[in-house]
This record gives sequence, structure tokens and C-alpha cells, in this order.
Amino acid sequence: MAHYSLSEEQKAFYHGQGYLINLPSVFSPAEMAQLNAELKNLEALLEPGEKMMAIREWHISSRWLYDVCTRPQILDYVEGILGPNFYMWGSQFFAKSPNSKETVAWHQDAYYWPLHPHNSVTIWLAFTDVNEDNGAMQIIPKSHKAGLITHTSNSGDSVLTLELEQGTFNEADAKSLILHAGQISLHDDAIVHGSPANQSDRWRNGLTVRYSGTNVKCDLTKAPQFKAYLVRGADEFNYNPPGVIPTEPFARLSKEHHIASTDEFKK
Ligand SMILES: O=C(O)CCC(=O)C(=O)O
Repeated sequence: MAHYSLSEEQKAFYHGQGYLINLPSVFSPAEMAQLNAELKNLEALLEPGEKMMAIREWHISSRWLYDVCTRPQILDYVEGILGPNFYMWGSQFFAKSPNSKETVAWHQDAYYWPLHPHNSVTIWLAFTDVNEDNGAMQIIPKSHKAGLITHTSNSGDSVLTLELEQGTFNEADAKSLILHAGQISLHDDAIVHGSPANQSDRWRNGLTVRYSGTNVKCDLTKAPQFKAYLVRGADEFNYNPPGVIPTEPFARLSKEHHIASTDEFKK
């Protein structure tokens, strides 16, 4: 099987800027068309009133989703950042319907997560083409180097519970992560990021998947359902409860099983 590695330039860019794009596609257009068709099987399990965002941590119950989250090419890129030993623990769809006003407020993931030390990477897999028109994710380059900033309760159209106060970073520096369906971006757990509304007639949909080095320990008093799936290398720390790989192709997880089961870990 082909192995995809990050060049030294790409690694340096990620560590310096806090994100990475322009990687070879992980899924071809034909594979994406198939994945989008298969995704309907998960959507069919949503209850009335639930949105795509509720498809969260279903890699614990759905083998189909688990296999997407552990696609070897994705793991190869993550390995370029985290090194040989890491686990996967989180997944969530961030979808915006055509002309939806919903935004994702500026935030830092690490502020929400009871994980220490900070050594986690998120990949955002585009299920649709994403650009400025349909509300692509935006990041503030280098903001991961400034440490965690206090978040306050959000009051606008954001789907998140918290947001950064204006003036704590420079919004003019924002960069949109433009991707074709089947491509991924990578971002650091402390980078300031968010996304504006979808002003287009197209859907905007992406799957976030979270990975952490095996040296990262979750505070289980804050996230009792946390499960670590060792996806590369060896776990020489054994800090976290291991996950069991699901067998059902399409099955849902109850809300109570979301890893984000406490206020501190809500996102
Ligand atoms: O898709 C988005 O707009 C936001 C995703 C996000 O916040 C994340 O991947 O951590």
C-alpha cells in the first residue's frame, strides 16, 4: 500500500502556521460520490430535529464511519505531525444547508477539551467542495502559538456554546481553508478558527476527526465516555480506556454516549 508522508517543508509549515492544506486528495471524486450516498444511511438514523452535527462520535457505533476516520492516507499525514504513536478519539460532521445563517464562532478546540498535554490534530475531510461562498472553515495563522484565550458564552448564530471575545485576535488575518471534496485540512488544537454562514445555493459539509499522541491523557471525570482507538504504533502510556471497533456498518450512538458529555467538553 502506498505510504503518504509529509515533506519537511509541510511539517515546518504546520508547526509554524498551525494548519496545513494543499495535500493530495484522500478520496477520488468517484469515492466521494459513493461516500456521500452511503452517508445517507447515517443521516437516516437522526431523530426528528437533529442536525448533521449530532452525528458525533458515531465512529464508536458505525464501522463505515470508523473506516473513513482511519483511512491509511489520513493516518499517514497525521503521523507526519504526531509521530508514530497516536489514537483517534473524536468525529463530528459540520454541515451547513444552502443559504443557512449558521456560523461556527471563533474558538480554540483545546479550550473545550480536558486533554493534557496539548498534542492533538484535527483533520477536516471535505464531503462537498468548500470555499468562501459556502462557508469554508477559516483559521488565524500562527494563533496556536499565543496560548489559550478566555472564551465567553456565544449569543449569535453560532452552533457552538462558547466564542472568543472580539479584539483577542486579528480577524483580518483570517484565511479560508478551500478544499475540493475528498481533500483534507489539518489543524492544531490551539489554533483560532471558525466559519461564516453559507451564502451559496450549495451544501457545505465536512467531517472533523480528532487524533492525539499516546502521551495525551483525558480527564475522565470531565469526559467519562472517552474512548481511545490506537490507530498507529504502540501505546506505551495506557492512559485512556481503549475503544472497541464497531461491527455494524451503520448504527447510531445515543446522545449520552457523546464524548462531550459535560459542559467543559461541549462543542
Ligand atoms: O466546520 C467548521 O466550520 C468548524 C469545524 C471545527 O470547529 C473544528 O474542526 O474544530
